[in-house]
Amino acid sequence: MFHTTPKPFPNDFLWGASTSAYQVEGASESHGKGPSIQDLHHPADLSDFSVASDHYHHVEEDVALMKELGLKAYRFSISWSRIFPKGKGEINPEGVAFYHTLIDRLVASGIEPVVTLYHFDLPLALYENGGWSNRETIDAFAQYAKTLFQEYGDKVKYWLTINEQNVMINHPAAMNPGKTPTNKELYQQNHHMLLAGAIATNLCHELVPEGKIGPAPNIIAVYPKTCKPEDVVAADNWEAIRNWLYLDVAVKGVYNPIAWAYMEEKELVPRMEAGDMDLLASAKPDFLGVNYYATATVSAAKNDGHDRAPRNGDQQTMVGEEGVYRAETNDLLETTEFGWQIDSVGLRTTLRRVYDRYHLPILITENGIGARDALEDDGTVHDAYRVDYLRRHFEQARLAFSDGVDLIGYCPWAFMDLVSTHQGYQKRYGFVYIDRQEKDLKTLQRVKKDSFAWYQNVIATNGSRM
Ligand code: BGP
Repeated sequence: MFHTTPKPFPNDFLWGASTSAYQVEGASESHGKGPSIQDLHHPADLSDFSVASDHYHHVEEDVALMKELGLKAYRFSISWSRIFPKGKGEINPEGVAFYHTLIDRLVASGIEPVVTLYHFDLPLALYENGGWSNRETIDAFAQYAKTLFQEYGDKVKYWLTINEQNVMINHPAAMNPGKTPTNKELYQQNHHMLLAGAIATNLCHELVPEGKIGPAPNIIAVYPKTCKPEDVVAADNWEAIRNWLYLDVAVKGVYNPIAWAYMEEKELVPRMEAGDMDLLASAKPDFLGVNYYATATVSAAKNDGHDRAPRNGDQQTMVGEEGVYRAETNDLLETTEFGWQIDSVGLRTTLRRVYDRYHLPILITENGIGARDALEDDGTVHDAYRVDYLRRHFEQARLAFSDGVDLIGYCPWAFMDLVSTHQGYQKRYGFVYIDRQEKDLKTLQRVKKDSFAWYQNVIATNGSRM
């Protein structure tokens, strides 16, 4: 389909921006907050999360900037251990009050809050008690979710259950400090998280009359390296294992057959209790959050001991798996300075595939470019590459919308600079620059980048001028 004139974005399109609690808030060991697994993340040469972007102490200023930007929505996560310092049991009233302040300011500024319940920061107390391997964590999550719905349900309509569950399973290092879970254990954790997501979905529908809730996995179209039929099958397999496994359970309440066959072959099928599948089938999300950074390209496994590349992978850099698929580079795409491929057209393909499978409204919950932005002596930050990246992706989102995808909003990553999972403050994503370096906290001043003015205009014209 060739849209000579793509459809305009709908008038109620949620132009937004995203962050997550541990990556922006700071105040990680104060104001009653308990530690999370992310607070163990202290590589010697990188920023830790104790101050981050100090959003905890800049809420007023940060929301004023969101308003100035013209945001229609702000996607953020609540820190589980700020509400329940030990993951369950006693509540921290100061933490509860903090999110009331944030949400009230957003609502007063005409910004729709989009709340992620859980974004990588499992309370340490639960982790030490087995984390997601222990079914008790499901109950703790249910208690936590229920508390949030009761507390904020009259102000927050859009909820996301779990951020990038598929990344937590496929790239477990950052989520399992001091432990090396086997794949078998990871797929057991996965089953428990799927149950937790289903319980939260049902609770939201019970407790929040206007509530809309969905998962937020990292979803990307997987390309075959060539049109060799074996490469096409490998791409299909990896797409099922990496993407559809999570969404099929969340939406349809069933395990994806291809992913299930893989789990059987690798002896990864989780232990289930009576009623688990009924529970999964009972939960019906209202929309899907999609985090998209770039597509992946794969070829058929050769099963010769070299399918797994000798490099470290991250959420966007596949490494391959012996006998399953071989990770390839797509030579037709550019890469960012941090080695992630840039594929704006792949966003259109991804959105079409997701919508075609599930027929649910889609909110893009993350997409953006990490770069070494520099604050100039005159106090400006010139990030033309971010404008270029986002413009190209917005255009493809608009084409996907014109293709018939029910796209309800777009929340680029990130509203402000924040701690990157692997590269601290060297890799920045925000429309707003935070004046700090890895170790030197400097002024923590907020500085609008060039992309801020550009996005302001995009929102003001509802995407008709980009
Ligand atoms: C996603 C995570 C975010 C964020 C983003 C950018 O996978 O949901 O929390 O970190 O990726 O990744 P990075 O910080 O590694 O560049």
